[in-house]
Parts: sequence; C-alpha cells; structure tokens
Amino acid sequence: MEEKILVVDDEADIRHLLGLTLESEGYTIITAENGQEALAQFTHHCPDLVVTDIKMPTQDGVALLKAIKASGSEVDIIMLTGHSDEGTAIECLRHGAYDYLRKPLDEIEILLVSVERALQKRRLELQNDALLRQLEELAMTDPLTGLYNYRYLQKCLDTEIIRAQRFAHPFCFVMLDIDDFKRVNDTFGHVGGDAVLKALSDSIRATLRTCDSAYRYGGEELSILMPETSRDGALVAIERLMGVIRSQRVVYDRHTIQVTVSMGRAAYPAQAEEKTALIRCADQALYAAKRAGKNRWVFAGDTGIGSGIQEPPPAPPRRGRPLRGGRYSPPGRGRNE
Ligand code: GH3
Ligand code: MG
Repeated sequence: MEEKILVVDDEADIRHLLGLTLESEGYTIITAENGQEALAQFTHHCPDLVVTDIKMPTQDGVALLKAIKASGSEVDIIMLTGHSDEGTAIECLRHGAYDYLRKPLDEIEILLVSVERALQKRRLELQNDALLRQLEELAMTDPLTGLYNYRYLQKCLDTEIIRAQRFAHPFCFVMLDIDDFKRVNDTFGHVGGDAVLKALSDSIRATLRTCDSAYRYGGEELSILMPETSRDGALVAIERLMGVIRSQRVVYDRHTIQVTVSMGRAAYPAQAEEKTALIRCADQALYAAKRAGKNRWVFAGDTGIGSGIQEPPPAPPRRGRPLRGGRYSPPGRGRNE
C-alpha cells in the first residue's frame, strides 16, 4: 500500500515542488495551503506523515502540530521553516514534531532521508500495534473453540456487574454443558469430541445476538453473558439456541453426530449481585437441568434455587445410544421447545 503524505505550504510553488519530489519516490501526496485546511485533509485522508511549513495565514504550522498531537494521533510531523528561529524550533520539538528543517532545502536529500526515517518508524509502530492486538486476542481466546476463555469471562463479568450497578440494568448469565459428552469421546475418540465442541461453539456464536458473548468455561462447559437482558429476553435467546443445537448434525469422519445440551440461567441482580454467587446460581440451575433429564434449561428463580426454579416441562427420555456406524440416535425433542 502506498504511504500517504500530507504536504502543507501556503506557497503554491513549494507545494508543487515538494509534491512532485515525494511523488517520484512513490508516495501518494495530499496538499493543503494552511493549517485549517490541513486539519480537514488530515481527518479525511488519514495520512502516514505530515510535512508542513510553519508560517502560514489562517492557522500556522505550530498550531497544526498542536492540534494533531492533541487529537491523540501518532502520525509524525516534519516542520519546514524559512525563518530560522531557535525558539520556534524548540517549541516544535517540545510539542512532538519529528524533525525541524530549514528552507530553502538546498539538499532535497535531507528532506527525503527525514521522510523515509519517519515512515520507517511508522511502519514499525503499525506492526507493533497489530502484534499487540493479536496477542490481546490470543490472551482472551480459547484455541479449540475460538470462544472467549475463562480468564476473559472473569473480566467481562466484573465489568458487566459494575455497569449494571451504575445504570441499574439487569443482565443474565448462562452456563451450558454438553449432555453425555463422555459418550461422544468414547465412541468417536477425543478428536471427534473436539470437532463436536468446535462445531457447537461456532453455532452458538453465530446464533447469539451481537451484544451477547460466549465463553469456554472449561472442558465441555460453556457460558454466555447477556448484557441488559431481562428474564424474558434471555428466554427468547435460550429457546433459539436450544432449537439450533437440537437440529445441528456434526459430520465427523463420515459419521453424523448429534448432541444436546443443558443450560442453567441466573439473572443479575435477582439471583445474585456478586460474581461468584451468580456463577454458582447458574451452575446449580444447570445441574438441576441435568438431574431433571438433560436436553433442557432451568432458570434459577427469583427466590433462589429450589422452590424458585422455573422449569419447562420435561423432555421425553433420550435414546442416546450410538447407532451402528457411529451415528447417534436423535434425542427426544424436549417439550420445552
Ligand atoms: P453430563 O451429561 O452429565 O454432562 O455427562 P458428560 O458425559 O457430558 O460429563 P462428564 O463430566 O462425565 O464428562 C465430560 C467429558 O468431557 C469428559 C472429558 O474428557 C470431556 N472433555 C472435556 N474437555 C474436552 C475437550 O476439550 N475435548 C474433548 N474431546 N473432550 C473433552
Ligand atoms: Mg457434559
């Protein structure tokens, strides 16, 4: 990609000369004739470097430098001046100018070297930013499922609790566990089990609303965070998810594998206002779903686990035995659909 340089000078001849020189080096040139116009071009074109005159009408180079730095941009700025003035040079460098060169540029090479060095620095900065983003992404992602990991879940729950407290919003937290996953591993091996876990995670991510997020809690246990979601909102999302998972068939090594899941939901602040208690509530609701026959969800009730559980009618028992050829018999469709 060609790097863009914004050239700012009130003298048309100088703009033209600098533009031609830099263009012949392979850069894309944008020009402006004062600081005000330059700022508009800077915002619009996002250049990789600015080369600016200092003395200009309307808004001078120093004001332009200060405005760009104040915006938080890390784009470098090379100052050119026809009036050598030590005080201005110091002011420019103090405000973050990359270089300070005197006009006329008898040796245009001086400018070209400065430009190349500044752009080289920018390339390295951009590469570093990209690497840092990749590292951050890796640090929060589970490698097998591509879902967020346990560590990031803890961070998100902390943040969500603070946000929910401040704005008095509810949110829901769901624990999800694959039913009889051990049998999948026993039948198809761990690689087959991994394929199921990955496929299921993909569909969960694709089915969730953009504001919701899914995490691998550990093993074959996943969790979902639904910000600003009431009980009814969570019900709609969970029903949709359950429908998608029940109809999903994972093809692995010429076998078709079908699994079901159980889910437990706890709501903030109705069930708990503290992270560990909220996770425990959702976990207890999940195990209530397991005890009740799996392939279903249980909502921890507002009065806590036990009498307060709001549970859909039980699904018929599942014929979970693997069929010949390694295919699982379809599980009984829960009446809670
Ligand atoms: P339940 O319906 O009660 O949840 O039964 P289950 O068989 O799913 O649960 P159990 O706790 O007995 O077994 C969980 C299995 O999940 C055992 C473990 O080896 C497997 N497992 C955990 N993590 C992974 C993984 O990353 N890949 C694979 N293939 N298997 C995993
Ligand atoms: Mg399980």
